[in-house]
Amino acid sequence: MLALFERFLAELPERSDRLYILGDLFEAWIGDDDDDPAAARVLAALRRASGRGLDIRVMHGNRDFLLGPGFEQRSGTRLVPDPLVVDIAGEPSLLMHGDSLCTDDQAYQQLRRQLRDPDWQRDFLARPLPERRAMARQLRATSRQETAAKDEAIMDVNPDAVAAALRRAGVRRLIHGHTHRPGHHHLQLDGRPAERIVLGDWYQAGSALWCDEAGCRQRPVLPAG
Ligand code: LP5
Repeated sequence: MLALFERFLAELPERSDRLYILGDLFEAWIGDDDDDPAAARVLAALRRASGRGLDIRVMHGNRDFLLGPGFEQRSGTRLVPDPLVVDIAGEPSLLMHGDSLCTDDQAYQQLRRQLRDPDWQRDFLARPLPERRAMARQLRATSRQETAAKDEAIMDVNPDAVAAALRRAGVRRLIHGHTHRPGHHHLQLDGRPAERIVLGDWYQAGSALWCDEAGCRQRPVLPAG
C-alpha cells in the first residue's frame, strides 16, 4: 500500500487544487520524532508532492491524532481541524475523520476522551520512543481484539450525530472516513436532501474521492499492471 500511495501522489494531476487526507494516514503516530522507516517514506512522498505545488491538508484520525508541527515541517503539508467546513466547487462541505460520530461505541468514546486529553498527551510524548512504540502496538492489538468482538452496528456512525453535525455546520454534505464502509448515502435533513459520503480504506486497494462542479465520485487506486 505504501508504494501505491507514493504512486498516487506522484501521479496526481497538476491541475488538482487541493488534497485533503481525512485522518489515519498512519497506522499509529507516536510523536513527530517518530523515526519509523515506513513513516519516513510517507513523509518524503508528501514532501515531493507538496514541492510540486500540490496543496495538501491533513486531518487527525484516531490513529494519528498526535500529528503536530514537526509532522507539518517534515511533510510540507498543513494540519486542519476536525470538523472543517470547506467550499468544494461551490458546495459547502463538512469534512470529518468520522470517529466522533460513532457515539454508540461508548468504550471507544471513553478511550478517545482519554487520548485527546492534553495532560495525557504531554505525559505520553515525554516517554522514550521505544516505550511509546510498545504502548501503541499494545493498544492496536487490544483494538483489533475489541473490534472483532463488537457488534458491527455500534461501530458505524450514529444518524442523530450525523444530523447534528450537519445542522451545526449549516451544510448539506458530509465527507468522512473511519468506518471502513465506503458509500454515498442520500438522506433527508429537516425536509431537504443531504448527502453523506464515506471514504474507503487503503487495505486491499486504495481509493480516493474526486470532487468538482459535477459532484463527488469515488475512484479506486489500483496497483499497476
Ligand atoms: O483503529 P481501529 O479502526 O482498529 O479501531 C478504532 C478504535 N480503536 C482505536 C485505537 C487505535 O486503533 C490505536 C491508536 C494508536 C495511537 C498511537 C498513539 C497513542 C498510543 C497510546 C498508547 C496507550 O482508536 C476502536 C473502535 C473502532 O475504531 C470503531 O470505531 O471500536 O476502539 C476500541 O477498540 C476501543 C476499545 O473498545 C476500548 C479499549 C480500551 C483500551 C484500554 C487501554 C488503556 C490505555 C489508556 C491510555 C490512556
